[in-house]
Amino acid sequence: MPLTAGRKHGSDLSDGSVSKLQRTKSTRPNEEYEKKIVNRKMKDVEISVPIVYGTISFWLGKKASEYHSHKWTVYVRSATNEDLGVVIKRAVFQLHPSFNNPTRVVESPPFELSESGWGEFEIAISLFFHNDVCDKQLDLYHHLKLYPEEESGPQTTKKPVVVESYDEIVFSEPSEGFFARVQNHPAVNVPRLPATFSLLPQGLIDNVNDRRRGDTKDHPLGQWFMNFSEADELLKLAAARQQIQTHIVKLRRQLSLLDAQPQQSKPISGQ
Ligand code: SLL
Repeated sequence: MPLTAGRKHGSDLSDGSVSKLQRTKSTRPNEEYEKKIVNRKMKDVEISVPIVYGTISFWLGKKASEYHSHKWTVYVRSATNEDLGVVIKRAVFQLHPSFNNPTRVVESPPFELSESGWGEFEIAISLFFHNDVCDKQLDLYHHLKLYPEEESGPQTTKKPVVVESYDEIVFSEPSEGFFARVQNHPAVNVPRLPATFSLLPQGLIDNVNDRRRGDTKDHPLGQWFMNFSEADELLKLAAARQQIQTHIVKLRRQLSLLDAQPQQSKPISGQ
């Protein structure tokens, strides 16, 4: 299920913000007009951002103590490890109250936090978006897992326990400013627009490429990241379809063999 990050964002010049805007001193004569078109909402358009969030935890083995048996990292990353800083302004990780300062704020990408501890608990992750994206926060929940399942063998310090979830943040009716700003950014999926649609003039588009690189492509934990790419997903679906097809053929053959067998006369009961 895609996550929908609210519809209301940007300042709508038809509401109470008008008087406030009119009172501010304008440096350029066109400023009010420019703001209006940058904030204009695009009807029937959706922008989606594929994300992965989860934890990777290592058992400390000989170095483990009673209260620090594992070190772990919780994160929100782009499903293709691109820089999410283009959309997300801040992530807040809410830890168990047994941690010092359990509310941890991360103001720039990559949006992650590393800690050490002894127990599993639910981490609440709140995502805050840039002003032109959405003014509502998005809350995600992830259960920190430290101990491997029995079937994956005993705990080792080499192989971490990895739990990740894939989802897509969907922004309905994005502002033109947001659309134009992220249109060619690899972390974001935007629809192709009809040729008749004219986008904002270049001068009004915020340049996202100027920002610091915050992707997770060469991340130290990268080898443990799971693959959620669409191509991968399609391959899995095709393999599953193939398997079902083979099964259907086998069942059909069994059925026709049964049909070909002479009918056994059933005893008539109750008479
Ligand atoms: C449990 N309900 O009993 C859970 C709580 C809390 C884990 C787990 C704190 C580490 C620290 C820590 O790991 N708390 O003191 O820095 O399993």
